[in-house]
Amino acid sequence: MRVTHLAVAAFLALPLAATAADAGPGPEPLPISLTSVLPAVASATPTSARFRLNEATTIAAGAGALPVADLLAAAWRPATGFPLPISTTTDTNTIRIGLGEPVDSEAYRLEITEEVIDLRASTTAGLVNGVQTLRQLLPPEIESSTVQNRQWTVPGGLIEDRPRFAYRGAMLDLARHFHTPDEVKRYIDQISRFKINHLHLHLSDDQGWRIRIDGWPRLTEVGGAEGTGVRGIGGGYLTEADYRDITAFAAERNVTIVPEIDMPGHVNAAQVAYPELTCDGVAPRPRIDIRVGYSSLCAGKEVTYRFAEDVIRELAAMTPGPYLHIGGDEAHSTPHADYLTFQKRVLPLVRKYGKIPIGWQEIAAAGEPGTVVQYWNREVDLPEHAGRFILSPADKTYLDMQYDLLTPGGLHWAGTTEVDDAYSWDPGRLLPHVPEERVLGVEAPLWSETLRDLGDIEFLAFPRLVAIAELGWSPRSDWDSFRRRLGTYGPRWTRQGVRYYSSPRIPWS
Ligand code: TNX
Repeated sequence: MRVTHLAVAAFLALPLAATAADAGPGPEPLPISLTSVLPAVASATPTSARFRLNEATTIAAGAGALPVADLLAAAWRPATGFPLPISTTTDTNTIRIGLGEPVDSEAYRLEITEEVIDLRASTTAGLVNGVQTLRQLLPPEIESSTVQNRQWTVPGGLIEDRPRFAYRGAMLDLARHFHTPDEVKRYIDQISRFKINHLHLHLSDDQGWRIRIDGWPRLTEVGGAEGTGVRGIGGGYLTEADYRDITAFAAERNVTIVPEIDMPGHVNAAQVAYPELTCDGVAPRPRIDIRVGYSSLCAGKEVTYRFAEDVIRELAAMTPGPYLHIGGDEAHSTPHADYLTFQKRVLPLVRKYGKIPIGWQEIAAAGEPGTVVQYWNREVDLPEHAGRFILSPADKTYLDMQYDLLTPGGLHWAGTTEVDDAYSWDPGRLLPHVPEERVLGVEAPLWSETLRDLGDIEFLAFPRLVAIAELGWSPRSDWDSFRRRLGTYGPRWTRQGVRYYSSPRIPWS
C-alpha cells in the first residue's frame, strides 16, 4: 500500500507547501539492471546476455549451499509457478550456487550468462547476499504470491560485491509495544533483502519486559501482561521457544539477533515485578507513559547483581550470535559513581557468558575494554578513547523520527528526517575522533512509543532503512542514483503489501 504525503495533507485539509526538493517529476526511474540493485553493488559489468528462467530451470546447490538454494526457490516459485527443483548436478539452464572463491566473509560473485547463473561465495552469508541481489534482477511481479503469466528474464553480466561495514543493523523496540513473533519475522524478511545483517531487539524498558527468564518468572508474568506497554496497549512477551524460532529464521537470512536488556535505567517494569530491585524495596507504579530517566537499579544491593547475572546467563544461553546489548542509556536517576560501579561489575558478566558487550554511548564512560559503543546522540558526552562503534545518529538513523510534521506516527525530538536526510552522511566521517577502521557499522533503531502494528513499523522503516543499508554496504553514496533506484523498488513493496512512505523526494515508478 502506498500512503502519500498528499493523502495525509488532504485528510488534514491542509495546503501542501512545495519545497525545493519536491520540484518537478525528477529523473526517470531506471530499468532493471545490474546497477539498479539496492544497496548499490561494489562492481557491476553488464552484458547484453539474458538468462531466461522457465519451466525447466533447475537450481544446482553445492555442498553447504542447500539452505540458500531453498531460500531462492521459495522466493521464486510462487510468482513463476516453475518447479525450480534443487539438485547437485550442473547443466545448462541452471542456477549454480556454491561455496568457493571470494575470500571476504560476506562477499559474493554473481555471473549471469545465456546458459547459467553462477553464484559463489566463501560463506553462506555471502551466498545469501548474492541471492538477495539476484532477487532484485527479476521484475516486481516476482513478489506476487500467485502465478504471473509473463517472461522472466535476468539481465546478464558480472557482479562482484562486498560490504563496506561488517555490521549493518536495524533495531526494533518490543518493550514500548510488543510485536509478535510473526511481525518480527516479517520485518526480518524485509530488512534482509537490503543486506541488513543484524536485528537488535530492545526487550525491556520501563513499560514492559518481553523475554521470559526462568529464574525470574514475574518479569514477564507481570511485565509482559495485558495492559503493559505505552498507553497500556501492547502486552505480550517472547518465550524461549519464540526467541529461538526468531533467531533461526533470522540466521537463514544472514541476520544475527542482538538481544538488549536495558540497565541500570529503563527498568521500571522489572521493579514492578520485583520490588527488591529498588533501593527502598517499595514497588513503583506500572508506567504506560513515554517519559524516560526516572528508574534505576540499585548499585549498592547484591540482589541487583544476582538479577543481572541470571538474566545475562539465560539470555546468552539462548542467543547464538556473538553480541549481548546491555543498554546503559539515559540512566538519569542513577548517581554517576553508581553507574560506573554497576557497569564495571556487569560488563564483565557479559564476557563471562561468552558474549561481546554492546551499550548505548553512555556506557563508554565505564572505560571497559572490548565494549562496543552504540553512538546515538551528539548531546551526550563521548570519551575519545572509546573503542569500536556502531553508529546510530538519532537525526539520521532513528526510524521513529517523523518524515515531516504531517506524516503519521513517530516522534520528532531529534527533528524530522526525510529520505535524503537519512542518506546524507558518511559513517566513516561522522565522529571526528573515530576513524573508519573503528566503525563496526551502522544501525537504524525503531522505537515503538507510537507504533501499534506491522503497518506502522513498515511505514516508518521504508524507505529510510534502505538509505542506512546502502551507507553500510556500498563503497560510495550517490543521492541521485539512490533515489532513482529506490523509485523502482516501490512496485515490489506494493506487491508484497508493504505499507511504505511514498516520499515526494523519490521518482516512484
Ligand atoms: C531515546 S535512544 C531513547 C529511547 C526512546 C527514544 C525515542 C536511546 C538510547 N534512548 O528510550 O525510546 O529516544 O525516540
